[in-house]
Amino acid sequence: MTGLVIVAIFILLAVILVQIGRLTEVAAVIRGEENVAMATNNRNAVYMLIFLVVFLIYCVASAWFYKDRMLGYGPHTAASAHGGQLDSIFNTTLFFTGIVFVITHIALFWFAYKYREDKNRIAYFFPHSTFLEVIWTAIPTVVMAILVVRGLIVWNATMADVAPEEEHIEIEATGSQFLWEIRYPGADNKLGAKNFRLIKPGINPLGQNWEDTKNLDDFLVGDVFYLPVNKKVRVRITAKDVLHNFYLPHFRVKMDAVPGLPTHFIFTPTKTTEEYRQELKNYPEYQALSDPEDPESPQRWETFDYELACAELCGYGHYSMRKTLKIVSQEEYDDWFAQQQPYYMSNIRNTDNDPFKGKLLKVEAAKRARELKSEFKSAMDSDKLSTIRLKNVFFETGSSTLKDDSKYELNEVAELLKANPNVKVELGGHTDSTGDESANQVLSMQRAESVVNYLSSKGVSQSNMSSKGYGQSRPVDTNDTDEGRQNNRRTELKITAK
Ligand SMILES: [Cu+2]
Repeated sequence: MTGLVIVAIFILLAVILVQIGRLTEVAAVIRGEENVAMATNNRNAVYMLIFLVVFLIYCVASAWFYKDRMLGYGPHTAASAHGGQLDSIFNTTLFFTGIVFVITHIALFWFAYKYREDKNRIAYFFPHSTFLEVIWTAIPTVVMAILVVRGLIVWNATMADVAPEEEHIEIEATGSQFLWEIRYPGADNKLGAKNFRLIKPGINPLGQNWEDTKNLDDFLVGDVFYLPVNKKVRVRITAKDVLHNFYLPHFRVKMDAVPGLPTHFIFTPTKTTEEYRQELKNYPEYQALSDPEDPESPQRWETFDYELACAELCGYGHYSMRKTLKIVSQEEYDDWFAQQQPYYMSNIRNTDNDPFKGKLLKVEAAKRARELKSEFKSAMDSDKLSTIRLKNVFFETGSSTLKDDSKYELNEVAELLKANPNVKVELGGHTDSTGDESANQVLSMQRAESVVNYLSSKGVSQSNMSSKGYGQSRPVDTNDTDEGRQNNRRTELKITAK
């Protein structure tokens, strides 16, 4: 507001001066004086000088007044490893162009004053000066060389790709009208392959190829995503439709997202969100209320967050391409990372789009093996004799032939039983209520036997195992739904002695 008033005052002053000048002219004409034009020229020349002084004072004063808004100063320090160098390049450029700005303006207005019309002046013929030519060629050459060479050095350092064995996190940002989709590589730390032909809105938004098992643990983030402090991050940047631009202003990260032309940016965050907040706390503009209407609201520094934006005007929803980036400690990052659900597991697994539908995945088998271990341990620790349900023992339909996928869980069971030779178990077979009851009874018996045979082939003593067929007599779920029937068809491991 104060700024506006000051500008308004200057404009009004200028208008008044011009009006006074016009009145004097008109008065002169009325009085019939000669040399009116000359007087006007002289006055304009003086105005030029006055403008020069006022304008330069204004420029220098405002630069000083707003110095905290410069990159790298006040609340605008960079939060990444390369950011400081980039800021320093901007400021070096500003320094040199600032000098040129002042010199050219002084020359411009001073010449306008000095060489105003004068009837007695004779034009001065000045054909050439080698000295001047050298000066105004050499100085820009040197200055430009400094700026360009330094710029190149910083550019090359900032853009240098990570070495293959170098420890880093690679994530992927895909821009589209109008959102950023951020993909993390999951536990294997590797992003799976993509093909744009596989993109199906709502089903496979990024065109991930599910046959590439590296995709199975990749996850997409919501409005907030996390990265650990002081860890190198490589962002693959791409776009689905038009040009976008991946922009993390506080980290001085800015790179075009071009459909069909992958780009990347590497940066190392150096300040956590909390550390940056603590820095902002010292500046009055961040001590203001975050909601001026509400005196109870927190101060602005308390609600500060790093922001991801799109810096390419990509359409009417351009402004909405925002996400919040939290920079946290490695421990907090690991916690957040562990809570993320792979896109494949939540949206694709066992649907018609899943090339591994009905098959057991290695990750699932490994997870089940861990579960089984702890179930077995708590069964051993308990005073009572407990029953463990074997979740991944599958048979061919209507037969007692074990499917290949059953071996993961049964191998684990075999290991546990071999490690505890005093434990005696009963393998119980159960079916759903589809089909003939007595046939189910026989089938469940045969299935239990085939499990015992498999375990014995893995080295579990036959004398520690018995088998029993329960048929459809002990359902654990309804037989009216597919899911219920699936739960009822099961193999149970009952501990009978330990
Ligand atoms: Cu955009």
